[in-house]
Amino acid sequence: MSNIVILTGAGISAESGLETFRAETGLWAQHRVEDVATPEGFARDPKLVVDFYNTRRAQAAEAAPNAAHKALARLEAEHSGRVLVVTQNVDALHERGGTRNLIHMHGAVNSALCAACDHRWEAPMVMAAGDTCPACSQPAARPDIVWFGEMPYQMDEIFETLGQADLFAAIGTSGNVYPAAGFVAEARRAGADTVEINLEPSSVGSQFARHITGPATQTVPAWVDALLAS
Ligand code: BJW
Repeated sequence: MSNIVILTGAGISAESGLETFRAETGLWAQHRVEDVATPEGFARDPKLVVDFYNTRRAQAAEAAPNAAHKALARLEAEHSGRVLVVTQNVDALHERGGTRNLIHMHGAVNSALCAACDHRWEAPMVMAAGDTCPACSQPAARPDIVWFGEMPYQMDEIFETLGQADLFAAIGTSGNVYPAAGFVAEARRAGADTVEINLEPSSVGSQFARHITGPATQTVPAWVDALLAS
């Protein structure tokens, strides 16, 4: 098992107190996805979208990495091969938990992006619609988040690493959003073993060779212990 690729979703941060999207009372039950997570929604009402991410940024800053985030950092530190964590989450709990080799494929809530020149900078805790870019001075600041219809980040690197994976694990993601939901198929094509760690089978659960069921703070540390001992 030298090359390990791990995809994480909102479920890994749930026990840190951050809401998931598709739970009955989750973020998409409280907000219309078309309004807050599309470029069209941002063009229509930038203040609504900026306020949504201001709230999420404050919640993420209050949250602490949990035992699952820390276990993945331990795996990276102690495994003799390569470990890449690809997260769909925009919180910084993986890096705050110690993970170094990490891709934020859907962006980061603590980052701002200039829609005019692509410059990135650390987002202030409270962004305002129409904030100016420190590089080009255009009033074109936006949250550095990948919305529906936009291309997720570092896809070439992700697919290249999936193509060399010996083990692919998906933790706490519902398998509803592509391209991330297609990673299991890509890993299988590369001959990788596959494991899904979740409270329940995801929408692409039938594609995984193995399932570990239960809350991430319990299942992930136990899975990492077993992997490091094997
Ligand atoms: C626990 C737990 C605990 C709870 N322990 N587990 C038709 C077919 C195929 C694709 C498309 C299509 N029509 C449109 C598309 C493309 C579209 C898409 O996928 N749409 C679907 C709705 C069908 N995708 C896109 O537009 C993407 N871009 C794109 O495709 O570009 C073109 C391209 C082409 C080719 C190659 C590459 C690219 C962009 C997607 C952007 C997603 N953005 C969001 C919002 C922004 C980020 C933010 O605000 O935070 O990202 S949507 C939202 O969903 C967010 C998440 O990252 C993402 C995934 O959600 P996640 O993490 O899975 O959360 P939940 O809530 O769904 O699930 C939580 C899971 O945890 C559950 O399973 C629980 O059981 C579990 N859980 N507690 C363990 N304690």
